Amino acid sequence: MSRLVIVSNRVADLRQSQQSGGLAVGLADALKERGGVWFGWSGETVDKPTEEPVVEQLGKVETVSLPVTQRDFSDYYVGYANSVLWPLFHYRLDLVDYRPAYFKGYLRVNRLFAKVLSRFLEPGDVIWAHDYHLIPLAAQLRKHGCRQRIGFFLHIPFPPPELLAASPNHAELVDALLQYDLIGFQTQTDANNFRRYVEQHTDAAPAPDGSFVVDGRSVRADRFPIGIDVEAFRKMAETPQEDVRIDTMRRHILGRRQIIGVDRLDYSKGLPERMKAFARLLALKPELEGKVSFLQIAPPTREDVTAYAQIREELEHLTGSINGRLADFNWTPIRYIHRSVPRETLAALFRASQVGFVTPLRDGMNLVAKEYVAAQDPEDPGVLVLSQFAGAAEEMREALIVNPYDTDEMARSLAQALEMPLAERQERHRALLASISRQDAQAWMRSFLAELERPAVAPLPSNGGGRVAAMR
Ligand code: GDG
Repeated sequence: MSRLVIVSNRVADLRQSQQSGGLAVGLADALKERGGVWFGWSGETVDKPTEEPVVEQLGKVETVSLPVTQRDFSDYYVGYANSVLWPLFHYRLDLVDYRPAYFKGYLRVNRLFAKVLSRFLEPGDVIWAHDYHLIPLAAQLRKHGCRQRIGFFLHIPFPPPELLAASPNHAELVDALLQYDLIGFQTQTDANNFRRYVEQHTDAAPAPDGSFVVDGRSVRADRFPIGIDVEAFRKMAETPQEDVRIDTMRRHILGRRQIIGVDRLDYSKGLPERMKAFARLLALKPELEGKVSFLQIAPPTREDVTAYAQIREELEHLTGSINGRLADFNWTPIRYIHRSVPRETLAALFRASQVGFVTPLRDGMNLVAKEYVAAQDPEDPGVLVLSQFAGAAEEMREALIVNPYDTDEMARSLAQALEMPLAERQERHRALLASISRQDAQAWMRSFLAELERPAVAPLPSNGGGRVAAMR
């Protein structure tokens, strides 16, 4: 079995991978089994650029991490990755803050990563790069003579070509993607968007097996929906800590139900829309006042980006005004926590909540939806209310699927979830659990790696390459 080389923006702490959840655990297991390297940014910034990474050996696995300069951090991470690609790929052209220096910084860091990483590669390695920070990595590695198979997985959505084409660097981005051997997406919608872009804007030739021919190479693009470690999460949820047990008991005595939301505080997660829908529920069903509360956990992220400061203010304002209007001395309608909560506590809170409210405006997959289902007691499960714009909605059809822009529909679905008979809750939960168990973290990883390692078809005629054609 060939060595595996994982590249991601941040290197997971392999000693703590159980803490960080499905993705890190799954990838860390694969690395430990096959041996290999995990390469990425160390999370630190330095004054002077360096090509000397910190290397740590843990059994058969080497973690290799590199600091970047403050300027690189601003241009590559805060700038191009999170102020251009993140909003663009989440269909938010209005939030894109495009500056030429950002793209230069993005290329600079990918060039640096490729140069340093190439020193650690062995001929038979299989390389797997993760997410939007690293789109140009394969092209840069090829410049260092890297002939190994290189795969890429995009954790966030891939926008329709009409939207992508509004970005000044769309051609370079897709050209760079076509340097990978395999490009993985979360959903069929994303894979189709990519396919449409390639067909409309490049001269890469579609092959009969669904791949593209680029410079005589075969480039495959497909859907590989990411999953979670269902068993591990279920176990965590079954043994609540004392504080969660006491909170649950208190609500039980008062006959109070709980709706839960858990998201990084990101504008793509639809948090203000969710708060408004909860307020609408209470207006529609005043008898629920004092009988149901909404717990939203929203830890801070990317606070260096202006759009994140704005969404935080909006949310604090909304929570304050809804609570101010409706709260009673012994009941707070919305409990909003702007801090990170331990994973075990999250799992127990999911199990203790009658509704999982997961309503992003756009999301690659959304693991919270899967974690909520995994945490439920199958005898008395809660109901998942899920946005049609979460990648997870492609698989999780038995959730109550809602349009997050439609406040009334969301409020009605919350009411339906709270009133749903036990037999229907059990039936929906059984189907959802079967689906997330089939497509769990291991299945995701295995299917991607099997496809990446599948031998390429016989040498292909060159069609002049995948360079973006004049029709662009
Ligand atoms: C990207 C894509 C895709 C959240 N708050 C706390 C906490 N979390 C954990 C959740 C979950 C994870 O973070 C969030 O994963 P999501 O999938 O919901 O969203 P993103 O962070 O945006 O992830 C997404 C994912 O990549 C994987 O491909 O699904 O679409 O955007 O595991 O439980 N964990 C702890 N405390 C918190 O307060 N411990």
